[in-house]
Amino acid sequence: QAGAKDLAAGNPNARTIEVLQNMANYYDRVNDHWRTTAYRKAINTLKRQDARITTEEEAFRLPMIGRRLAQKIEEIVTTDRLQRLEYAEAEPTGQSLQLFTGIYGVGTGQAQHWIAQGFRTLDDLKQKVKLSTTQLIGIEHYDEFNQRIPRAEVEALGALIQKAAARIDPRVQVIIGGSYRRGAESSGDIDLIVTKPGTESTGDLVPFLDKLVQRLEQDKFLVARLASSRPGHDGSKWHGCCVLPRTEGVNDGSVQDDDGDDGDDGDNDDRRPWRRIDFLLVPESEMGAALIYFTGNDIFNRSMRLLASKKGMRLNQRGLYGGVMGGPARTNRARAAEGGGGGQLLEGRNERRIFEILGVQWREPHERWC
Ligand code: DCP
Ligand code: MG
Ligand code: MN
Repeated sequence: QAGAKDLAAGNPNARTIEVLQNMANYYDRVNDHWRTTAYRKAINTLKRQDARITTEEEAFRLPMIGRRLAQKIEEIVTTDRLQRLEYAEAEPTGQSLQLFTGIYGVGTGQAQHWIAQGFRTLDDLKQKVKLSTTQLIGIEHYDEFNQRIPRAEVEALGALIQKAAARIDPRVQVIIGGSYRRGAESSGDIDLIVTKPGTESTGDLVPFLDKLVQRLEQDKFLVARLASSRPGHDGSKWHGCCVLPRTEGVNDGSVQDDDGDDGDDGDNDDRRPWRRIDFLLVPESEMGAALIYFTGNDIFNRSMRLLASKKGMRLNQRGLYGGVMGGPARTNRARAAEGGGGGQLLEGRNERRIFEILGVQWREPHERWC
């Protein structure tokens, strides 16, 4: 299955999609959720077209494309550029915002704060800001973390973790989620869902994860810890970095040492790029909801949650709940304020069953790009 990028490549509207994607990325960076979503929906519509869309009128007739977006599509086709995007990219602060939010763990708020203090480059930050260890790692490995990981390497990394996990506890299951599960040709990071039959809470899996992390650190496979949350909060997450050992082959040859000499000379293991890795601990009883959440994509998740709330239900990464107090008109903010909002669990375990209860037709992971 092709990833979003690959789908666009052979598409008659590939160039338009590329420019709109850059615009969507810009709006995402400045936290304009509404425009980001509008652009992403339009992009998805364009990806489904077999013919090249060249005029405002053609574009406007398609689903999810409004008048203003239709005008922009015609502008791209006729001028091969988009003025609004060029303005955005020309702003020095816009560029720094893009740069800073590319650092692991740095959101728009932090980035804007640094910009307001006059910082513009990664060197500015290194020299003038007291950075956390995590931020330092994010800057030190900036280019690597912003590189895509080829599917074959995600597979090799996943297999290695699955082997290590089986040695610690053969009943533990490790599933590669995220964009990989959606069939992407490359991923931004590796997302792993960890579960075990009979588990009822994330706490049941914490001792296992601690052992796994220790073991993989000894093996020099895990090279840094970035963040983790303890059970009882929002599921148990562990974020870190890993490096594929040189002894591990990747079957399409897309991962090579990049030191410019010929081949595996064993000079320095660290030349292989650091990769971002996320673990999510999931009790078996919540596996269906967690699979939906950790498969994404984020827009798909948002639309599933919205649909649930319209039907007086609530969907999160732990389950689908019914009889939610206050009904569909309540805001997420109001619900979050009272710590979850109650409601009784309708389904957590089974992914398909959650679709069924919500009344949505089942979608395979590779059909969940939006
Ligand atoms: N997720 C979400 N909302 C967010 C972030 C994440 O619903 N704001 C869910 C959906 C994602 C999954 O978590 O698919 C994993 O998050 P990633 O950031 O790793 O995103 P992907 O794996 O989808 O893409 P990438 O290839 O960039 O890692
Ligand atoms: Mg991912
Ligand atoms: Mn991730």
